[in-house]
Formats: sequence, structure tokens, C-alpha cells
Amino acid sequence: MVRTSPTVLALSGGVGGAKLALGLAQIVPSDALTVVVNTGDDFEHLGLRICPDLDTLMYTLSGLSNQTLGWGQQDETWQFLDALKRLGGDAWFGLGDRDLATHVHRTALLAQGDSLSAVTAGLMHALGVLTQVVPMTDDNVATLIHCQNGETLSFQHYFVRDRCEPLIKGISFQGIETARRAPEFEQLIASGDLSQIIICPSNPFVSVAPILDLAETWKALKAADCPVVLVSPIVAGMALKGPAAKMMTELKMPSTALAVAQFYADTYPGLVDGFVLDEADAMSAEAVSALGLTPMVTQTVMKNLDDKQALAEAVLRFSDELAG
Ligand code: FO1
Repeated sequence: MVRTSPTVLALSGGVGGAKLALGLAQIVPSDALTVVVNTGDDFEHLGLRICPDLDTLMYTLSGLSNQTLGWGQQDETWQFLDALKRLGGDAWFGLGDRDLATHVHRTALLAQGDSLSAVTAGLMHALGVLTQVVPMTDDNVATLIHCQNGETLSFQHYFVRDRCEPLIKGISFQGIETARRAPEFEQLIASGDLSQIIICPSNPFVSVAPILDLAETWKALKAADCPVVLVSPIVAGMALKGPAAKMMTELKMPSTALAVAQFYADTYPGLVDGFVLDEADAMSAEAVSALGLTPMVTQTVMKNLDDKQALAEAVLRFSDELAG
């Protein structure tokens, strides 16, 4: 793609990140927005390569997402899964009939040697998504959940099959030492043409950390000549979606927006310039400031398209103010 303007870079996991990405896509021209997506949740299942966060972005941005489930496609049917169950197959992962086409097509293209970036670009194009959506890497990185009972689980086994029930003691990313940033992501960083970097309200430990840890991306983003703004995925002590709050408790930190700010300040020192907190957490703004992050309090819960666009506007305005 030939770019004509500086780019807004958003880092995203699944559902929460996709909501803000959709808000951004409403107001930022498509050639000036790139969403880099976590692929640590990706896995092989039934011989298929499944990329849940990329697909959540794709379905959300194309208007095809299943609003009730938060993942997969709208108007989904489940004939395949029902038939698989009847056969005694491995049916714990909800593959809908329409969604299945995405996985079958992606797996076939990868098997013929196409990169995940190229396959993703083709899928997005086919569904009319104009925003540049890029996997963090074309290499395989797998998020592993280390449980207190000694078990190690792949992310989807922990999240879907075991419903996040196991108590966790740590998280690691298999393959991250050798993985490289996907070409579009690499080019964007190398171009130095970033106007804003936004870390979407995604799980810090399993959605954002894989992107930031990959090839020391956090250092490259810290060095970029623009502000980095993070939107808290924790509101009033609860995760907007998923196990972030439960994970924080098990990792022995308070499940608060302030603890999210503390995690980023400790793990990626100097990376985050601005921290967006929900109105419900306004009382933590001063403590966030004391960590060296500029706080901004606004309504962050995105229930409808207007909320998504309003948050995107507020975040971009805040970032502009930080840039001076
Ligand atoms: N999440 C579930 O809670 N249950 C499922 O059965 C499930 C199936 C599924 C199929 C395709 C896909 O792209 C996503 C799917 N998800 C499912 C969501 C996914 O596991 C998580 O939301 C992400 O990995 C976390 O970001």
C-alpha cells in the first residue's frame, strides 16, 4: 500500500481491541490506520490454522461479527459442529459453518506457502475491509499458560476448553525469541511515519505483551517520535471481556486500572505516555500520574458504535495534546 499520510498504529487483541479499532476506522482514513494484531492465541485445531484475534478484527471491521458471542460470524449455523459431536470428534472449540470457511481457506493458502500477512490481506480485501490489519508476525508464536497445578496449556485450551478455570502462575510465548515482525509492521516502524500509537483495551498479559515482547517491539515504539496512549482494559476492577482481572489476582496484583498502569510502567519503562481510565476509576488518576503516565478520564465502556467512535475521538485528541 502507498501511504499518503502519517499513520495511526493500534495494537490489538480480540474483542475489546476490535471495538476500539472499529471506532478508529470510523474517523481515520483507511490509508492512515494500521492495526497490528496479536497472534499468540493462534493454534492448530482439526488440522486447521485458527487465528482468533485476526478473525475478530476482520469480522468486526467488515460488519460481519457475531455481537452476541463476541467472536465468530453473525447469522452463524452449527451443522458442522453438531455432526462432529455425533462422530465423537473434538468439538470443544466452537467452529461455526460460516467461520469454518475462513479457517479452511487460510489453512489451504498457508499450506501452499503464502505468508500469514499475505493471507490476512487477501481475506480482509475479500470482505471489504479497507483498514490495514496486520498480524504481529508471520512466524508461529504460541501463548502458553502455566498453571498452579503444574500443567502447561495452550491459550485456547485454557480459555475455551477449560473456561479460564485453572489458576495460573505464569505466561510465556513459545517461539518469540526467533519470531520477526511481519513485513508491514516492520516497514511501518522503519518508516518513522507514525503519528499516534494506541494500545487498545486488550489483555496486557496475553494480548498486548506478545506484540510488545516480539523482537523488542516495545523499545522500537518507545523510540518513535509520537505519543503512546494506552486504554485500560480494566474498569472498576473488572475486565471488559475475558480473564484479565482473574489473571491479575492469580499473578498477585490487584485487579485495578492502576495496577495495569503499574504493570506497563514496570515491564516497559518509558513506553506509555498517556493512560486512559474509565470515569469509574477517576480516583486513580493521581496515582497514575505519580507513575509518570499522564492520565485521561473518560467513558471507556463501548456498548454501541457511537461509544466506539467517541472513545476513538477522545483517545486521538488526548494523543494530540500529549504531542503538544
Ligand atoms: N471463544 C469461546 O469462548 N468459545 C469458543 O468456542 C470460541 C470459538 C472461536 C472460534 C473461532 C474464533 O475466531 C474465535 C473463537 N473464540 C471462542 C474466541 C477466542 O477464543 C477468544 O476470544 C480469543 O482468543 C481471545 O482474544
